[in-house]
Amino acid sequence: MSAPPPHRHIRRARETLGEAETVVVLTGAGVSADSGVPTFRGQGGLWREHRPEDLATPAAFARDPRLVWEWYGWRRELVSACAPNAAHLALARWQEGPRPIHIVTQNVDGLHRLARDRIRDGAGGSTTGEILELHGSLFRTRCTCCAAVENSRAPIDATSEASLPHCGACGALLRPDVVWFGEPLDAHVLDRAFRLAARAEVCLVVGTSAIVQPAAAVATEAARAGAALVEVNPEVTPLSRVARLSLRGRAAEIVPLLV
Ligand code: BJW
Ligand code: ZN
Repeated sequence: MSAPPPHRHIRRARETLGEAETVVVLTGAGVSADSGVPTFRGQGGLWREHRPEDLATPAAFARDPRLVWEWYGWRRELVSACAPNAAHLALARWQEGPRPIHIVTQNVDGLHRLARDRIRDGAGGSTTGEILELHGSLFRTRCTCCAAVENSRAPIDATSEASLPHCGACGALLRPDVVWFGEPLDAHVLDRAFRLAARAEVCLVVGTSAIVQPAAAVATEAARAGAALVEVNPEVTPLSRVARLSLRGRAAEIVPLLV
């Protein structure tokens, strides 16, 4: 584990973020690591035990939907027991302020939305900031035939193919409404993310290895359009060399100091 970033780096990052009129925050699995949600790559990451091509591709689902649903059922249960951490909550509080702060997340755990709901908790919502989920949601299903989409938190029974969730409208097999490798992202969501990135004065990047495209390009697009990148990650990433500031540390420790 790296040493905490010096106080002057935190101060500079606060100043950079404080001066910006519009901010885009790009988050990845690392922002939820402190909530107990496993990341994909690196130590303890999901891809250490499972091959992505066995579980997170359309071909894997076509080959063995029971295996894929078993894995997603396990992740739904795991994430259901997790709560937003200090980083999610700090970002949600920041979004309630007067400036538009937009969150573009690769995560499918729903913890940014949950944090926003917790912060509001009956106080009404006034934010102009959006939350865009680029890779879908663990808690949504999509029909493999008629494309019906539903929110669902029900436990998954993956004992047999017949016990897997099926569509109420047409009876076909449902799948998790997430984006697997080789699949296009929702065009509207992606387009909106790139528009917000192109207008942002600062792009805060938290807890992503920044190797999965096109999500990582949201940050590079912001930088290309002139935004300052501020990165929070315990490790070096491909964005570190273009970032104005890279703060090495955990999201739940660093983010609340910045916003
Ligand atoms: C902490 C921390 C703490 C730890 N605090 N930080 C070559 C070049 C360019 C692209 C490609 C290419 N070859 C293939 C592609 C395309 C492919 C891709 O990008 N592959 C790369 C691996 C090379 N992309 C796609 O296939 C995408 N689709 C696409 O391109 O479609 C084109 C198309 C167009 C038209 C028609 C058809 C197709 C889709 C990508 C979908 C990714 N899906 C997943 C699974 C989602 C569902 C699920 O969760 O099950 O999304 S994969 C996985 O990776 C997940 C994540 O959202 C995504 C990114 O991972 P993330 O969030 O960065 O996590 P990690 O684990 O990688 O990193 C965690 C970071 O946190 C680390 O840096 C740690 O240091 C840090 N950290 N603790 C702060 N406490
Ligand atoms: Zn259907």
